[in-house]
Amino acid sequence: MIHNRTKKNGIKRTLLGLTFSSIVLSGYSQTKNFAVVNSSMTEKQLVEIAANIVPSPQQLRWQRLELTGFIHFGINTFTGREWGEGKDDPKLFNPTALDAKQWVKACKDAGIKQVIITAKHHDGFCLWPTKTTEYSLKNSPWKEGKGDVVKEVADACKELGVGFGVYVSPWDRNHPTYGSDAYNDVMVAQLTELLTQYGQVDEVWFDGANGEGPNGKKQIYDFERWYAHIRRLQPQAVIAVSGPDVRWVGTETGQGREEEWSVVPVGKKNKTDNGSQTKVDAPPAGDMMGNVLGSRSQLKDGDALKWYPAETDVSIRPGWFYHVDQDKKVKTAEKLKEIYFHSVGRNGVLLLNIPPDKRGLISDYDLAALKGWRKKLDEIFQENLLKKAKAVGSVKKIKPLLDGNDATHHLFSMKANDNSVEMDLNGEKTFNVLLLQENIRVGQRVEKFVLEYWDNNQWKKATEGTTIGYKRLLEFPTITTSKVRLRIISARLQPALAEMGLYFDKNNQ
Ligand code: FUL
Repeated sequence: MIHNRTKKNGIKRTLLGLTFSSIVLSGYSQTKNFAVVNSSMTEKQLVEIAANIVPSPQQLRWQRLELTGFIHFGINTFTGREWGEGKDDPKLFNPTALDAKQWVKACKDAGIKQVIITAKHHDGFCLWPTKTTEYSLKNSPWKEGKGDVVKEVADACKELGVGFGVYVSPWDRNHPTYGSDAYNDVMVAQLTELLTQYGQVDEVWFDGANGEGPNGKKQIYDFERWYAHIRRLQPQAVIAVSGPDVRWVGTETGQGREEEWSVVPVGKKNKTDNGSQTKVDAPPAGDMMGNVLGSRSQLKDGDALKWYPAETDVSIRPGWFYHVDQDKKVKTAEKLKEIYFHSVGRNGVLLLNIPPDKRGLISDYDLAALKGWRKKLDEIFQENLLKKAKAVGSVKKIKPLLDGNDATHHLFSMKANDNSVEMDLNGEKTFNVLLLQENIRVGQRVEKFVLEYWDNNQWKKATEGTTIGYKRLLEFPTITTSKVRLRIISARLQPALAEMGLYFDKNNQ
């Protein structure tokens, strides 16, 4: 279905004699986030294609959010389970003081820019009064069955200027049609309700779990039909995880990969029926769990290369749902800071789950951790110590790196001396955190870099890394110096460096 649409609306572009197919989504311009490749291409050709793949407008907006929030809330909150079986009585759902604005405000105060609510988890219990099942809050005592949690979250997000997303579990352990074609229609009907009754939806999150339904049968999910439906109803939304726009980072620990490429090979299994082309909007296929995805040698591992960035999901508590006995196990501000450095700081978007309790409120334990976390990040990043730095060599080069704008950059030619940038710090400065950003509108290109500092009349290594991507953060032992140099050791084509910062974390000396 999508394939036909691609053909009809697609704009063909040629690079190195190869074809890029692009989809035009209503209201959005053509994108170049996907390219078909084949095994006879040389590494040089593949690297050049990969270096020119860029995010779609939806993916770019999503990446720039950096912090997103997950709200796991539902019948499990009241039973103490993580995975309900779809048999719990809807009457158990009865929050005493539910306040969705408190949830969204807690997220916003912590710096979170988009909130995703579990509209339906694996148990099948719907947090909105759907027409597709009786297993919803309309049969609960809460607000005498007249309540709508999805609406309350959507309204709070709108009021507070926070993005809004829905988690809709494909695995449904309650719906009687699960395991038959009719269930794919139920999913379409549920998506229609969620995507037409609550205003703008910015993210649709599908989990990959596919277990048995109430009659012991498994379901063949018609993902492509659902994707096409979402594209029609909410074209600005990203479809995440079991979706074509955003990839699961591969763990639920909050730790992203040190080397994280947003352009990865996809497709091996995604040939169309006649085998002629790999589809842009196919469910993820290929290895999405390996230690590194998308390195030079891996670019040939699929039928296509795609901008498919990583989302790092983790819960602030051991469980995804609230359990009173986990109140003392809420992650500390320090742990959340580490997670931030290892998710956002490793070219990912953090999706932090903060589950409300039985009252329908985020508990004081979680609120305190969020507050402490925000404070730590604000302290670390309050002042870029390069602010007053002077360029050694071309001034033009450092200006875009220090303007706080991730859309302006210096394009390193990688020839002669143009693979490094040297700065005089205007006196001695003390720091232990490096921030780098590429302008991903141009593509992700840096493969290896090193930060050096001037000490005893020679350059010494402060820290080094592989990928940068949208954002890279590195911590290292505290250094005091008056001169630094960043060298890009290896890159795909010409890397576009957008931002550079040095910071001092006083708690990490
Ligand atoms: C998982 C689910 O099984 C968990 O319950 C949770 O919703 C998590 C975000 O995704 O796969």
